[in-house]
Amino acid sequence: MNRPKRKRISCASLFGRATVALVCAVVETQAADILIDARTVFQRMDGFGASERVFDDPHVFDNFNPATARALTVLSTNQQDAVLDRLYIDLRLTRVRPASPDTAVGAGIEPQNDNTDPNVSDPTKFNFTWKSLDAHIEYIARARQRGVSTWFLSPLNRETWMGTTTTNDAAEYAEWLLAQALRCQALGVPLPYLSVANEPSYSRNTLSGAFVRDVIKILGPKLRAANLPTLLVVPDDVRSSDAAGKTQIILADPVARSYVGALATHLYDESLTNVTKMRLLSEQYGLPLWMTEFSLALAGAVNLGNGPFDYAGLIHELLGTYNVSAVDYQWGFFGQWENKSQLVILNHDTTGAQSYTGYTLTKEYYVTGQYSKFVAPGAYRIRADSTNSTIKVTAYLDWPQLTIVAFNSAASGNPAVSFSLAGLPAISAVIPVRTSATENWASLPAINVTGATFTATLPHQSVTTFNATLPPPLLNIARSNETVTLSWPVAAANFRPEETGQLTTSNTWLSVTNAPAVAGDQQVVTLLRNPATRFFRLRK
Ligand SMILES: [Ca+2]
Repeated sequence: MNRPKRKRISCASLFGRATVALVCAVVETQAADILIDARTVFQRMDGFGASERVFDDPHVFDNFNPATARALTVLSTNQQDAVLDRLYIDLRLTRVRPASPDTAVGAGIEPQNDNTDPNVSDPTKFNFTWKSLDAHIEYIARARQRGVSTWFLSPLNRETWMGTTTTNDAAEYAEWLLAQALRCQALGVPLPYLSVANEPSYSRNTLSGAFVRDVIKILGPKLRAANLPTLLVVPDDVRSSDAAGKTQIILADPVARSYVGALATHLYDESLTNVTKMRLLSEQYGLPLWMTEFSLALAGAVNLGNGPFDYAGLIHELLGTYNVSAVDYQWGFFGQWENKSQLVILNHDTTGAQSYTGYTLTKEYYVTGQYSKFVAPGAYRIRADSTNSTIKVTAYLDWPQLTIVAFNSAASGNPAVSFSLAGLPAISAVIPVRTSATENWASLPAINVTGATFTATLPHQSVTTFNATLPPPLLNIARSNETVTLSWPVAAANFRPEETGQLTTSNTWLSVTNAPAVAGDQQVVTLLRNPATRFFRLRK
């Protein structure tokens, strides 16, 4: 696969009065060969999202109206809807992570303990108004109307009266989380997930791994008794090196582990390579790993630069190296004062009434969209190898949808890059969409695929997403005297075989529940033959 790099010689002559100089520079065009191989399947994707504060939270605009006790800058419902449409329809974010409850000291959702028994809740002592919870529930409902499928609370602060050491403390914390989960259920957005705490290694809300484990063991059965399937997210910590220690303690307990649905970390203040610690735990326990809070503002701290395209490099590393299955930006929207922490900037006059003046879509918004618009929850990442480390490629398959994302991180050069496809049926073309310094989600002409290869020019500092629709995967059926063997591509990871004895009615198909073995690029199930006629099909 190695091909010599092509070099272009740029020369310029400088003529001076007394000297003649010839200056030459060698410019690497940085060609690369990319192999996309669907026979190797990695993590199942859980989507892209962002943390959220409600529109009228004073923190969003860093201003305050004493008359309303909310932000001085106000968006109308139509103006809010326009921002929601950008995030959840155009950008296709599928995840919301509210910053809730936002408890001022002594004024939380359970400002005093409701009673001395954590197994008996007095609802009259809880207060969920506005940004403590109810405004977030309303936000989730509006996002859900636009396609959001995953939302989870990640409490910023416990109540000031709460302890964090005894069994009774854990029971009170579990009661407090349960009250929030029940409120979400009652208002129509039951939680698919719930983070026990935002950043339990941060001084604002320090909790030990053992305490989080004990909370889960009390909370889990109470959620199920309330008919809630909510899975817990742990530890949602500041950084992977802290998160890994807590995760080990929590998951070592099989009862606690049975209620955990995802591992999560943020990326603050240490090298990205530490995410390896969380990846190994994710693999050990078969749980997805999510990156639940970070932004370009701090990307330099993980040894990336600060240009908008470094966020493409970060997403690439998280998905391609650390098998992360969900990426949440710090904020979907925020006021202009929070530089580089938001995908959508809400602008306002900085003088007088500080009126809202509209939104700005950042380059990070478009960079994120090169992934989030095309890689849906349920897609599987497949192998993508590059012979050039500056050309960073990942690929995803949600059969029939094939998506390849290529980031040219080089500072110069516009190389022609060759892509080879393996383990996939023949396709005739890929359709590119590109974001570069001068383009945002630019639709480019289709590129023909010949003999499972195609070539594309990747400008420096650009992200190109190539999309193709595959033909349906084939189910092979082989019969011997004793057995029937079904086989279908490993790459069709989201398909399963079904069987029926008759084709005359449409609703008699049953899943073939035998676990498939893998042989080469095929998944294989062998069934005993029986005398009756049977029909088989593959279904997503
Ligand atoms: Ca209580």
